[in-house]
Amino acid sequence: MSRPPRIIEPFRIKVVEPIRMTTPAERRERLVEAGYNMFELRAEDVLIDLLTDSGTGAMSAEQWAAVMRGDESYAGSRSWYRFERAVREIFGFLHVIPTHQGRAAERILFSTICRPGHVVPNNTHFDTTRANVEAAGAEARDLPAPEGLVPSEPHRFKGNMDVDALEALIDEVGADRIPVCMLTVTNNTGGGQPVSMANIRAVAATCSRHGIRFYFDACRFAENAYLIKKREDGFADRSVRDIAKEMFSYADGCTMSAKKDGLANIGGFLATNDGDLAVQEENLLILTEGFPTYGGLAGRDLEAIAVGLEEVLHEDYLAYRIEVARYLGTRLSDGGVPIVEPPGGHAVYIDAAAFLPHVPSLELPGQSLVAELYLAGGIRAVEIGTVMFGRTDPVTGEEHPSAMELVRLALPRRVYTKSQIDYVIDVTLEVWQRRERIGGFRFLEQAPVLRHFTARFEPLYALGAP
Ligand code: PM9
Repeated sequence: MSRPPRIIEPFRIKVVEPIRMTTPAERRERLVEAGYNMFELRAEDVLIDLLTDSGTGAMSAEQWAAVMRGDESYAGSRSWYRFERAVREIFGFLHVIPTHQGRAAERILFSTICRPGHVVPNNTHFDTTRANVEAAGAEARDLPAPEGLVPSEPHRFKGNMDVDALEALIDEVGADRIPVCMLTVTNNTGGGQPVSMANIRAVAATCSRHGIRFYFDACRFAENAYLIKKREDGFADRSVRDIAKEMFSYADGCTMSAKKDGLANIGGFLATNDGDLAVQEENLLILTEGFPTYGGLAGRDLEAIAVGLEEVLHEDYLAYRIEVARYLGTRLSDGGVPIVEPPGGHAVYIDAAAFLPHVPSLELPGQSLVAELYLAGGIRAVEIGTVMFGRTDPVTGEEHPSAMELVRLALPRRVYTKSQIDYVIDVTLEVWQRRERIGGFRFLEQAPVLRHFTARFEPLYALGAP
């Protein structure tokens, strides 16, 4: 892979937040207290927090100014109309339903349209999306394109859906049992990989032919649109805004977590062109989230999102954002670390199965790697493998591994400098050097749903450098 160009952060830093180095002995103690679960650590014990890019970004001066203009009226606030205008202008959907974050939009959508016996296809469901489909009694079916499942194989659009598999699913279960087909952009579980416009058009055409609703899970829509501009023939001269608008023009609606490409710390929305569906969704919203002109958010949050949706489409910002992921990914792979190639939008994904080939999936290689990264350098990453997506058979108790064993180094937006990224590279390469002495983990406790958030683990080897 070619050397990336020099990174220049397209912002100046006006406010700083101290972070604290801990000793390896302190970190070992913190790991034991947390049951080796990264979600159970205190953030103050983390030096570089790459757990997630969700809600962890830095807001701009314009966003903070907008926060001060927040109109906190219960109904019909000025901030709501500003938010609705910003969403409609980019996404183009007729009805916009604000929610406190992405999973609330998912819950409202799936509990309105899904029933037992239904099947929801997605290029790859994220964990909350899958859990909300299943909570509504439906089956969540992942249909990634085959190249998306081979981490080492570079491909421009590894986030694509397998359109033949979608056709086969429609034949198998019938269109009337598919209440919605979704494309997650970028494909987070599959490595932060983009979906091409060609694939979007093909999925939309298939859905339309069979009368199936087509939705986006739009969390990282701007990163996806930028990667279309850079990687797909015919898009180099089009603006990212224009590409994003074309993406949404093919869909009937979307769910969105504004904690990602909304550049906000909280918020989300659900959007649709179907007026009758919007009424049902709003009724549910009123029951659990709030009145339809705020949906569980403060007026100031709506303002921050409205500004964030504009700023996220600035191409200087997106060039910097994608370049940081490419820099981190390239430096790691140059050092021998197996990653999902090429690096995607919001994160670099290490292939833990190839990093630790001697650790079987059911001994949770990704869990070993996240624990080692924290112990070695106070870096918090997240396992996206058997811990997050494996399954325990409720009848036999048998464990089923996930399709891939990934560890995600997620990049909060506008937060860390290049020298902090260099530190992450150094620590990861140090762990890579002693990979042969790293063993596996086992579960001590786990919840029946979304177990990765609260599970406790135990190492099957002596953790850390000798
Ligand atoms: N994604 C992430 O870290 C945050 C939760 S898990 C640590 O990647 C997609 C594609 C997501 C996503 C959240 C949600 C849910 C839906 N779809 O977190 O509820 O990546 O706002 O969004 C996380 P909320």
